[in-house]
Amino acid sequence: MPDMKTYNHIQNRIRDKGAAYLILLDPDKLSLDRATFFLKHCEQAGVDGFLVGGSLMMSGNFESLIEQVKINTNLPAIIFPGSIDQVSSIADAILFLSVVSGRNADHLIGRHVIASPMIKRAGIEPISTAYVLIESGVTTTAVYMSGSMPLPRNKPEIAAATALAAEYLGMKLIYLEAGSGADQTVPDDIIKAVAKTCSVPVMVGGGIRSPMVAREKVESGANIIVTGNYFEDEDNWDMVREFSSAVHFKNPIEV
Ligand code: 1GP
Repeated sequence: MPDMKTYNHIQNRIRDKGAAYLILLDPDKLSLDRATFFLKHCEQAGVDGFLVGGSLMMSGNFESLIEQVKINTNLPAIIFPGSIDQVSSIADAILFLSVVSGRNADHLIGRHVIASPMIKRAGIEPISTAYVLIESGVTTTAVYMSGSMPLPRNKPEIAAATALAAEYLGMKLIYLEAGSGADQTVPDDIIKAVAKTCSVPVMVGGGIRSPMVAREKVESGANIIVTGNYFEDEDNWDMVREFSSAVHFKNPIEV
């Protein structure tokens, strides 16, 4: 097994700052000529790492964006793959996602069989992740693309049992996902139930558009917060520091 450098980095940030904050970069949404400024700005604001990925990849900027993260920051570039061709040796790690909320065998293990040799060849760190899709209003891209049903949002006990089963299967991270641009975020009751039941870190994302909501998710037990959509609008970039401080409740960044 490759070393767990990136996973350990995230674990250390959680220990030191109370929780970790990751920003999702969609190569179709962030232009390369603005990336340098944004990435440096994020690092200065205390962001702990970047997820890079998207569901369609219309632009072909996937590897170039990972490269920008490596050139402009000391933070890890973690692939959040929307499909199996999103593997790159330039990245530090890849979320090795299994959609455990669904019963679509292809997304539980099928794609993984094809992707594993590619990941090994690339020499990057796979982070075994239980991807738990939670119902969040309208159908999200993640639900549609996975061809599976999300978990009902009013059933924390199902979410907790699902996450525990994933942990017992050896997965290192639970990702509670409302979906990019979700109407409703992952309910606090679901986060609380999963955090109480599991001992691996719990990551929460989808529809988080304010520092207050990010903090609320951390207070419910989230160890890692992910935002994506909100910073696709350049007018919001001056809010990165506020999000970061809200997530890092143990060691807030000086503003
Ligand atoms: C999506 O959880 C991430 O996979 C981030 O969601 O884009 O809604 O912030 P948003």
